[in-house]
Amino acid sequence: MSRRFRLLVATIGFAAVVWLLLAALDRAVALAQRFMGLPEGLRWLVGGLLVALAVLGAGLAAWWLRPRKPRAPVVAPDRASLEARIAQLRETDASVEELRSELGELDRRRESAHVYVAVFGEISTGKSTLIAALVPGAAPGSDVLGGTTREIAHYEGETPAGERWMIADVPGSAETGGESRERLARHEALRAHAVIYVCAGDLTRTQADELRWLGDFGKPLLLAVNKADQWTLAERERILARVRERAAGIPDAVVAISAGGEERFTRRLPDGDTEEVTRRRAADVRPLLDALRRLLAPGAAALEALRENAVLAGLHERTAEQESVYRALESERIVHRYARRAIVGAMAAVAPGSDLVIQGILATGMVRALADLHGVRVTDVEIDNLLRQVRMTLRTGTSVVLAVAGNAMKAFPGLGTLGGGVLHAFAYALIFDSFGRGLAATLAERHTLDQADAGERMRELLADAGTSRLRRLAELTGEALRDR
Ligand SMILES: Nc1nc2c(ncn2[C@@H]2O[C@H](COP(=O)(O)OP(=O)(O)OP(=O)(O)O)[C@@H](O)[C@H]2O)c(=O)[nH]1
Ligand SMILES: [Mg+2]
Repeated sequence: MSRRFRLLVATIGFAAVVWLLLAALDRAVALAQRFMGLPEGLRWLVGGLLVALAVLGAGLAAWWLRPRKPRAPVVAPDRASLEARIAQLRETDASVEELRSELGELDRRRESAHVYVAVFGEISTGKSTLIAALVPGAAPGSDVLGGTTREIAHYEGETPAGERWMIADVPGSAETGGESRERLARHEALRAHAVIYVCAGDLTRTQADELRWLGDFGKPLLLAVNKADQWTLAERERILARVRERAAGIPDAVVAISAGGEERFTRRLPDGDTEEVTRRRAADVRPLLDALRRLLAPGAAALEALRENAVLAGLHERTAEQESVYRALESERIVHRYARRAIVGAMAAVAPGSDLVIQGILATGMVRALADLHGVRVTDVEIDNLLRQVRMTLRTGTSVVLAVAGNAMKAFPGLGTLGGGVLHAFAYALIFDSFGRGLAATLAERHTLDQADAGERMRELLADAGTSRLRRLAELTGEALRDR
């Protein structure tokens, strides 16, 4: 664009702005004159309205621009209650041992008084390379192939302020089929006093979610945008601005770095031959070191409370998962035990209707056992109501139950050899199994005795005549009757 043309455009632009300003001024003066010309009462009314509008507008603007509060960190349950819950889980289970050793590790790290930092992020973002740049002498394996780091490794070094620190290299997340390694990495991130989240370029949606998950624990968090050597200065600023916007309010600082690493390429020699060359890229992690110095300044002891909260919150989640696995298994055992008793009870019924009494007592026992297991308090009245509803369902559904039982007799002819009354016994196995499973599912999901929901689930299970289920119940019936 020639200079003269630019001058012309600038002059036209300036003239347009001046003209607009003058027009606006003219309009304002005209409005003010009309306002002054209004009768006194009307003038007060319009004036008042204008003031009210101005106040409302200012209020709205202040609300919109108010500083946003950061999200409150996740609050973990206290340690004693967690310990009690872990103790209630099955002693022998390996994953329960893992929960217990997590508590041991929590104490061990506190006593060591070292600062722990975890380097966390997706595969191939350059975490291991960064550790090599942060800890002189550390040489964790790094490679262009994603999923290079398979286990957690600690490297001992000195913080930028000269204190001892342990820095953890962890497997990268988002590796296809690497869910268990990702879990390991997340656990380690929770165990650290501070976390460096590494990405390499714009923050993807999954990375932003992962960062948010970490941020919710409220401990020192840095976002390092690695591989900055690949961009021009302008690109770097643009990427940093976008990442800062996406991550706003989550990390304590966002920095661009180059962890370095090695690059391999093939060089053609003058004689026409080729050779493989490995070259080290220059590392530049100064902005990260500065941010780390600021973040770790309070020291290990001062950062311990946040670390402990994160570990306990993570443990709470893992314990809850184990509890639901344990409850599901234990529920199955309870239902199995009561179904077996119901089979025997059905065969032992001598007087007409006496089976209803026996089965009523068994059903009450099963409801109590399942409710106890799920920590749900139930009253006698609630149990009575529930059993009344079950009996109503059975009164209208007897034909369904008997039809399913009849089919089972045909499908598993061995049952017929066990003598008269087997049809009846099998029907009770089916009823107890359906009732118990339906109830257990309601208790597990809703944490209360929801009669309608339990009834609905029971009806569905009664009509579910899947072969594997019938085979299992037929085997149970056969077993119970032979052992009688
Ligand atoms: N250009 C450039 N490449 C880098 C940089 N840092 C790391 N790399 C390269 O990125 C690739 C992955 O590096 P790693 O350190 O193995 O990445 P990682 O995050 O530990 O990967 P996983 O262990 O698979 O999770 C390697 O080829 C490194 O050389 C950097 O600052 N710039
Ligand atoms: Mg690695």
